[in-house]
Amino acid sequence: MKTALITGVTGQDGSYLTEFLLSKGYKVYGFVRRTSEMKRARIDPLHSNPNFKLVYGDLCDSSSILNALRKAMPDEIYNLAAQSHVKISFEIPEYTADANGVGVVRMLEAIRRVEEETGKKIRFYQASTSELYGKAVEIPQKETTSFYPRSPYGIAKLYAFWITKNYRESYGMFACNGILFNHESPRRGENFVTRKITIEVAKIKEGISKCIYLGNLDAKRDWGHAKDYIEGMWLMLQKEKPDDYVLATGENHSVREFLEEAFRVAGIPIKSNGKKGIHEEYIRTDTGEAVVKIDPSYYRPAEVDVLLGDPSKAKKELGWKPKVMFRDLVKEMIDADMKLLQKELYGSKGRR
Ligand code: NAP
Ligand code: G4F
Repeated sequence: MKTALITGVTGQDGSYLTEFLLSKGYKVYGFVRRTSEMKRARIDPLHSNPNFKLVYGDLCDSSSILNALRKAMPDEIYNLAAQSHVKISFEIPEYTADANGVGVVRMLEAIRRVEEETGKKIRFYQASTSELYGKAVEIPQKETTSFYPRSPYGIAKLYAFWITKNYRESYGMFACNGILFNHESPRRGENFVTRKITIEVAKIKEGISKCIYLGNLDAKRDWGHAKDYIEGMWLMLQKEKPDDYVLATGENHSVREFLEEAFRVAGIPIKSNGKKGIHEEYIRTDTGEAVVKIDPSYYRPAEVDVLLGDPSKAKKELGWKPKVMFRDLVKEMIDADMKLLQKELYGSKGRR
């Protein structure tokens, strides 16, 4: 039986990865921060599995990382923990650098210590990101594309990328970077744009909200499904040699397209008023009400305009391929949020 330690286990990716590894017969240690409330919605259903255990730790605290590693003695570590919101990184840049950047070298040093103490070999996955490409110097972006990060988040992840690669080259560690493009799901955090849209569209459909306030509608992202991407993480750690890989769908869409598709799936007819920037609104054509308005407080000090990934290397070397593409992703997220809301409003049987 293999053992894995997952940081960021309570997050979107961590919860899917835990389920995936448990289904493969792994023992999984989830690395969690101490919180005032014990509820961790995404992993609460997993506690009945005897192969799933929690260990306390924080990427900003070296001793807790070392203790967690000594307790779990993992064969594989998936470092998914991060302050993962790009806009928020402009508000808490120092913390973001500490957790997302320095946190990774703390983890790598702890691995070195444990390997020295025990002779055990540990494989390490680092959650790198397409935000490294930022103001992209070429389209599509692949493993050889130069980086140009545009936020404290991207810059902290740049340090994490290079320190992971450096420890691989300096100490022969089995350390991989997965350069993952945006991936979403019904478990996506509620303040990322896709989930914000699907939650709000569901509320408008049920008549309990009138309008969504958004920022830049013209940014383009390469959006895939989190379930596909966590499988790619695992495949990277099963290879004979460690390397860095892009995971992406190879297709991109604007926030505007996501929004229009979400309303379409929900059966609400909308049309833009055709104005530009903060004056643009989307109007419900059946009622004449404004259902989308622009709130400039959601604009970022520096934006990443276009991301589009080329996953050819992962396809060729890992046999990895995304299964869920844009339209199915939007539909799954809308259906899930409609169901969730109806359960909240009308009880476990849903809408009567
Ligand atoms: P997420 O849902 O925001 O989850 C982040 C996780 O990190 C949570 O479990 C959080 O714990 C934990 N965490 C934050 N700071 C921590 C700290 N100091 N010590 C320990 N744990 C800490 O993120 P996600 O979407 O699953 O993404 C997973 C990873 O992939 C992140 O590193 C993200 O930056 C990266 N990434 C994501 C995408 C994407 O599109 N989703 C794309 C590329 C890369 P709490 O529950 O306690 O807050
Ligand atoms: O959903 P977002 O906040 O995701 P973003 O910034 O692309 O970052 C996500 O993907 C990265 C991979 O490329 C990860 F590394 C990172 O951890 C995170 O998971 O924003 C997407 C786009 C941006 O251009 C933003 O300006 O949507 C635009 N947007 C427009 N209105 C909005 C909003 N974003 C948010 N969060 N909220 C809005 O109201």
